[in-house]
Amino acid sequence: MTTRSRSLPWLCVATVAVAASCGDPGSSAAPSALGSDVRSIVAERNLSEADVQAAVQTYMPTGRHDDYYTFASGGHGGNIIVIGVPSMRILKYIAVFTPEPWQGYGYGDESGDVLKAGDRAGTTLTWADTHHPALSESGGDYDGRYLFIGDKANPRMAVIDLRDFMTKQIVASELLQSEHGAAFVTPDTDYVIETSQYPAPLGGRFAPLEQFDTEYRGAMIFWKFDKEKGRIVEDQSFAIELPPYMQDLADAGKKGSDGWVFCNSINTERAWGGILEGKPSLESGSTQNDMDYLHCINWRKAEQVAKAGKTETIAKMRVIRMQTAIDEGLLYLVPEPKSPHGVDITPDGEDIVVGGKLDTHCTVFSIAKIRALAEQKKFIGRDPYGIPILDFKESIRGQCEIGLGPLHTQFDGQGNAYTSVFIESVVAKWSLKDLKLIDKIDTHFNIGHLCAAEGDTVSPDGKYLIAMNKWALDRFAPVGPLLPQNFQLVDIGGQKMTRLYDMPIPLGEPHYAQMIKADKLKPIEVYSPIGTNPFHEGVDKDAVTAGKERIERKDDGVHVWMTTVRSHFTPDIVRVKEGDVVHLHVTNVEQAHDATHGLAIGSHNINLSLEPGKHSNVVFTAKRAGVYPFYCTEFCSALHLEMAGYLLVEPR
Ligand code: RUQ
Ligand code: CUA
Repeated sequence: MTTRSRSLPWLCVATVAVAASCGDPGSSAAPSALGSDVRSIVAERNLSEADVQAAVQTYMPTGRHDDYYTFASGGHGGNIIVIGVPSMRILKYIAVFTPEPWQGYGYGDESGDVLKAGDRAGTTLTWADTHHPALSESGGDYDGRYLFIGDKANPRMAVIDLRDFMTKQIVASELLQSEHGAAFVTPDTDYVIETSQYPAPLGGRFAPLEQFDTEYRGAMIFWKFDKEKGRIVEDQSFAIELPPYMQDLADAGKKGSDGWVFCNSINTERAWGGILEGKPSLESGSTQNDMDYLHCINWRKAEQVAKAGKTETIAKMRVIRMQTAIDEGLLYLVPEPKSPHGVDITPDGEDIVVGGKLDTHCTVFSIAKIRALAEQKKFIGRDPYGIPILDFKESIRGQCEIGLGPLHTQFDGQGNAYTSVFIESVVAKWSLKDLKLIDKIDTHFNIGHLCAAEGDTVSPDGKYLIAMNKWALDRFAPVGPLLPQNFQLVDIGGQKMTRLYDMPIPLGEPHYAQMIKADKLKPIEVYSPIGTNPFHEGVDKDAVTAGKERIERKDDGVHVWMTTVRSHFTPDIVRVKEGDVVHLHVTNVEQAHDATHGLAIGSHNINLSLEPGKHSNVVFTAKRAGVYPFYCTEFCSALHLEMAGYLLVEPR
């Protein structure tokens, strides 16, 4: 992949690679004939040498698997996009906060309970603004077990199990009314971090905007994660109250800085708009100061403080009040240049890279310096809430001139940093050691986040980087005024970066992604043993085995124990009375890989995905008398169309 022959022989190299990979012994016997074919295709399609090189680097012959998985947020889609790298093929959407019919997510079975747990303020939510997925970590490295993602619009946190790529849990806290610094995990995934963005009175109560300084607050939630159970433990979670500064992104320390978390802020002016009321807009009000504040939080200390019960419960969340955080010495502020956005900790855990949206630099803070200043209580002052402020110059290791609008930074294993530069639409590669710029590559256009292979862990891989661009403009065939976003795959294996692939993302604005080595994941092929309920773990108490199918009328309604197997449902006729509550217990008794059945019941909004071995439970009311065919929605066999039955609802 790193070979770069620039002279004519490249074509022969490409030809041989194509011939060798197609697996047909006959094809490699005549390379010269194929060579001229390739040459004519290249000429006909007007491809440059760089185009062909990029194509060969990303092409995946049939049956060959990608080296990496990328888990990208699906933005407004409220889901996760799973992408293979380097091919950039979409492998799956993981339904998270939004119902998804193909996966039967939110269409009758217990996935509906997972979704429902995310409802807030009594409102059923069917979308989310997902920004930053976080893979679970062990020792600061991705361990391939779980994935987390938050919802900026409706503060919630989701847990996805990477054994079956299914969302298993959603927790919602009414403490916050918006979030952004989420999800970020501590190096052993003890906690999943979710931080507010737009300040509001904690717990969802009302207070007028005029009381912004005194009543409005931010907060950082530490969701306790139980790695063995794979679930967030709500009553062991806690939060820290923060000043109303619009906290932005966050990152947890690692290696030597394990135990700390860093989070920036974008509105230390505490502006809140009011254009029609004669006040400056938020955009101008919040950009008056030259410096905002990096929040430095000692979460290990906070954990002890929470354990000692020095908390107040707000909206069912244990909250360490700001004064307690100050008294206990677990919260500090450091000035950071103009409207910062990304805060990214270097792989060695020693530095923090902060990009200022209205600055031309990346500022590199030294965690050791910050900790020393905090320990020596060397403060230059306190903010209006009494939080100690450390000196900017004494906290930094230096700055690197990057370009206009640096946002986010990722790393390779060679001591280089890669920063997305929004206004300039480039990725800038620079050296962490001497803070010197090395290379820039154009992106198309307006890059937000970027994601390098394992690029935010203690041991980044280098190799690939994805520029996650907000605008696509002229890159794809026009599709009307709403354009997709553009993911651009970049080869970062060499000294200079090269662009490999453009991929339109047409379902929401993705923000962040993480890329993990494919062999770290061990997804299951089927649910085993037969009757496993993915939401309860283990075999469901109502799992059905072949020969034990039955229909029984009980006090709470009609229970149907059903199996599916190619190509029939047993029972295939279900007779109930109008108004009956129907309990469907369905087991797919197959164990053959990919032998998924569906169960759709028309007019009832029921559609299950029954992967091999899976058991699902559905409860519904047969409200209207009538004849309702049900059928399998997956083309499972030659007689798939015959895999059907009748729900007969007799009038009362
Ligand atoms: S933040 S680029 Cu959530 Cu940068 Cu979007
Ligand atoms: Cu089962 Cu189609």
